[in-house]
Amino acid sequence: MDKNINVLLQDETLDKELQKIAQKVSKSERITNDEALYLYEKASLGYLGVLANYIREQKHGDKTYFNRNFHMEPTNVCVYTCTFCSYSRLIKKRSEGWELTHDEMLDIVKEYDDKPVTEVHIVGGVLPQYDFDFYINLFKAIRKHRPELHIKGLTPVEYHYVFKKAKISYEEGMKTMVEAGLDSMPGGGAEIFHPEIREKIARGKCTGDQWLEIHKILHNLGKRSNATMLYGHIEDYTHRVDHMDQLRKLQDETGGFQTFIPLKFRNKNNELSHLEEVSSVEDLRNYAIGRIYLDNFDHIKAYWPMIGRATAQLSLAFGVNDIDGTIDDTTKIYSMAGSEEQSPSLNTQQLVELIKAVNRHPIERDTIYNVIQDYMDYDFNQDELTGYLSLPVIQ
Ligand code: V47
Ligand code: SF4
Repeated sequence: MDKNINVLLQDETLDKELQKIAQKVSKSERITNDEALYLYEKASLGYLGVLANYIREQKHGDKTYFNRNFHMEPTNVCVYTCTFCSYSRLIKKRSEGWELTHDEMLDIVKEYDDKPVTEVHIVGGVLPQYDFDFYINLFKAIRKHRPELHIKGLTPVEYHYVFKKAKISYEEGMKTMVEAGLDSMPGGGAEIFHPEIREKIARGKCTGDQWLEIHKILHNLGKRSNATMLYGHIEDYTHRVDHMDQLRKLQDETGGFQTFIPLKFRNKNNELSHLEEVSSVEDLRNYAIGRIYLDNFDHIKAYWPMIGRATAQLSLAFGVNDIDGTIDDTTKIYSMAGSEEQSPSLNTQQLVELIKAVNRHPIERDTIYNVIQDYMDYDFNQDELTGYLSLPVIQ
């Protein structure tokens, strides 16, 4: 057994409740909601790090995953008015926003034709012209153009809106999206499920139950998805535990979630700018508690464009085993909200070095965690990547 957890287990000065939780973790037993709340309220960063790192290493050793992807954001104009959102130019400021057409979006995909990316992540604002047919045609066109590019597309926020407008059920809608080319769903739009908070920060968009229902339907169609939690604004610890409880329950039912991604609230240029951001210590505590509580999730992801490279590196000792992708400066959601990374882009070598610098083992994965390349002993001077450059491009 890991010597750090052994030291904790033998520490007689440790609070009894924390001792009990450490015992449970050492035996791979699930912790309760009350215990998770206790961790949020009472546990030190050092204690949480030992437990979360123990679980991380049991599950993955030193392996740390990343992927090569780009983001496409059809629009930053939105019919909704989420108070934490710095990105949306809303309907009344429409002239400051962008609204891409089908052809413009396909042109973005074509810009990556000779690049070794394996995934396109599509997410953005909600507008009436981006309807059911728009997305179906977009997915089909991407699939036709580059059949092997994984489409990780949209969230229950968009799906709920377009299905309602098209007057079709979630089941029929998701089935049609999958037939058109949707491979998986990103974790966005989850925010905080609890209605007391959701009503205040994300009024009008899909409810927590609807978010979970759409993920469940996708899982039942044999596809995978991610889950996020937006923390560090007006929620309290009970809301975070409630959020993770609902994710853990659905995961027990379907097993369809791959990754949990805590998203730290950033406070620039939005209606919640008066709130102070939580500290990096709180970020690390939150990753660790996510890792300890969500025993049925394989992966915990730190999204480096959001928290910055240094905290992402630290998070690898607090339960995190994935740091997302190269993203190539293709998302504006976080830079507009004041994240450390104003032009987030890392090439593969930089991502690999970031991971190796904290003694972890870099592995490139595809979206569903198939290993593409082990970079532990990789020589970047050799003639590389030819395998990727030949990804089939049809048009
Ligand atoms: O749902 C918006 C968040 C999310 C702010 O699945 C903000 O691999 C902090 O979900 N401060 C969308 N967060 C992005 C997302 C995501 C990102 C990377 C990877 C994956 C994945 C999913 O961004 C929104 C919202 O929770 N967000 N504004 C803000 N001011
Ligand atoms: Fe629209 Fe998403 Fe921003 Fe909410 S978070 S206003 S749904 S773009």
